[in-house]
Amino acid sequence: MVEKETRMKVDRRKFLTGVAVAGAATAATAASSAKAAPSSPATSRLPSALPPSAMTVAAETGTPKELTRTNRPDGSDFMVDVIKALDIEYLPSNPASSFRGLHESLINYGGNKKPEFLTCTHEESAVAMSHGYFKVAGKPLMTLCHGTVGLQHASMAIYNAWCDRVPVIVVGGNDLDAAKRPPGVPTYHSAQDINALVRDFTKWDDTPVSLQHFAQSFVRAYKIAMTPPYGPVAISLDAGLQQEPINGETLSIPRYVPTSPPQGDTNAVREAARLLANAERPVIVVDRVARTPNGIRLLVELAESLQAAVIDQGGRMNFPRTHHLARAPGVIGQADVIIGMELSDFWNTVNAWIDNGEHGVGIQESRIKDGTKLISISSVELNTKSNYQDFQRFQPVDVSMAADAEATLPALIEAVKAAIPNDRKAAIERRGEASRKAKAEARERNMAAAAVAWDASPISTARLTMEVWAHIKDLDWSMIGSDRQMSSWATRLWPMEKHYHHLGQSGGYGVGYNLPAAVGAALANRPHGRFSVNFQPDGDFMYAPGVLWTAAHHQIPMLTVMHNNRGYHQEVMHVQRLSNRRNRLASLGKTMGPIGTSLEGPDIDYAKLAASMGWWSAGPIKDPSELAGTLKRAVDVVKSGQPALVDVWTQPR
Ligand SMILES: Cc1ncc(C[n+]2csc(CCOP(=O)(O)OP(=O)(O)O)c2C)c(N)n1
Ligand SMILES: [Mg+2]
Repeated sequence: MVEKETRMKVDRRKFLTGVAVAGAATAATAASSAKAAPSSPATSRLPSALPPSAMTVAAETGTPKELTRTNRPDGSDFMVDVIKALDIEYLPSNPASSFRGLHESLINYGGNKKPEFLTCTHEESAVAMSHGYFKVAGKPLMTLCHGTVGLQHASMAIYNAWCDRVPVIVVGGNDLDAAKRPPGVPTYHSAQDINALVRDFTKWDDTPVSLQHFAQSFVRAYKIAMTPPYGPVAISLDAGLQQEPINGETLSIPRYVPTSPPQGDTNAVREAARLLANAERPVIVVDRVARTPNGIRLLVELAESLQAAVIDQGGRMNFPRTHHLARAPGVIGQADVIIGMELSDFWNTVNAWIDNGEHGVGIQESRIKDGTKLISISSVELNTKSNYQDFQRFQPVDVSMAADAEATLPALIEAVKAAIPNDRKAAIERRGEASRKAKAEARERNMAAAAVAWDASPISTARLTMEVWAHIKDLDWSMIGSDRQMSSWATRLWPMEKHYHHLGQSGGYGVGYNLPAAVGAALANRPHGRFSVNFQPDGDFMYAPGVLWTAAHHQIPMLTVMHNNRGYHQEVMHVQRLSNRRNRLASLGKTMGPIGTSLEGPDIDYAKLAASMGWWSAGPIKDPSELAGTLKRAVDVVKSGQPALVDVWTQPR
């Protein structure tokens, strides 16, 4: 042992000496030494990269000059005071020089608390973590990013937050003053207007030019982000301002008073109530209604007072899935009055678009009867921009309220109760009974469908969902990822009732959301001791898997169960559909799906990948009988406070 250690030391010394010599040679005469080298086959190769310029060498190897030291506060200390005033818990971020002033203040002046810096390996992950966190906690996070390149990375996640009406405070460092900014990299990373990158899908942005301006902008940005419809905001943060000394000026932090959300106009509420109360078959369709747990309670009250079917499109956990009025979208065809609340797509709710029509474009059909009255309550009408098409197709409606649905519900419930004619009460009760029966039948059909191919390998998505359920059903659980790509089995079969039982989707369907958003949601569940479970599609995982490291580093407990269908199955289906239409073979590759859609050969080893970043992991599991034992071990790891991943080979959907 001793002998081995001595030898290692010697070898290492020799090795280091060699490197030092080689390094010096490279720095001094890289070009000429290449020429002078003996012409053995290995060394006669020409260098594949240009020798570094003197400036690059100096930048890479030089020691920066000591800065003059001061004991007076810099501007970024005041910025920390402003941020702290808003009680922001975490700051997921990837570090960068353009916000080094604020970064240093957050640690040394702010004590790295409220907000606590979470080290992220990608800006997209930082924003998506904030997105997922908000959906559980109801409180926004802020992120700092390198103004140009960092914001470019963050932009898709900001778009998702915009489409999903989720507040995220994005602060981008930028060196504004061209006469003062350092040359080279910091200048490449500066722009006149970094916010232009994301202006089309943020609610508001600003570029403060003084510290007092920063205080106003930050509080205003927070307030705008938190006024329904919520949304992301951006602040460009000048590097000079962060390092500017505070010279005895009087600075103040504006008080934050939350804005009350807008309610529907009284007459419109009354008209909507009259239509609903007199309807034969009223249907309530909801997408992002329950901003708070109280939203769920209010929606139950409205639905029960009418015994009206509720179709939950699932942008939020709006309505208990176990309730006898929670129904599948098919009931819309029988409706005579439909109220759509915070729908992202009213047109597609009442119309169908069927792919592969006769001329290569979709066929359009109405899903509803002629004369069905439509009512809309949507806060998004107060906040649209033109370029990105998140507002979907135009749908004319009979009563249209530009208002927040949750805030309007109390008035609507009262108006509905007052408007129900006495002679309709018995009919309303009967409606409820019919719904109870239909709901029970639908449950039986779901159970029968789930049993199909129960023993299949790769494993059926329904079996996987229920194998996981067996281990979490007695815990306070939270499904932090989406189950959509798994035929929504959890939504169909698990008793989802609480606001954190499911968290909806990405909003903009920008893939790469699920994994980082799940980490953010798990972080929000952590102080409550909730068990976080994430079904994780493989394609989504591979965009930015580095967030696994963030979860391990910051000890965020969560169970990730891979839905590893070894491909971009959504796209498999698209290419397949087009090939069918054109009477051609779809599968031309060496893999299971059409070229460009498979993630096979080599098969990605998610368990190893997760282990390399500090996760407990197991798999790939292909035989369903092996699931129970492995899942039990993984659940125990998560209960002990660590993240765990189980890789499972699954059927495509
Ligand atoms: C950023 C981005 N790139 C590409 C797409 C197109 N797209 C939609 S679904 C999908 C497949 C995702 O694969 P995976 O997450 O494994 O889900 P699967 O369809 O296999 O269940 C892709 C690539 C997208 N929506 N977003
Ligand atoms: Mg996949």
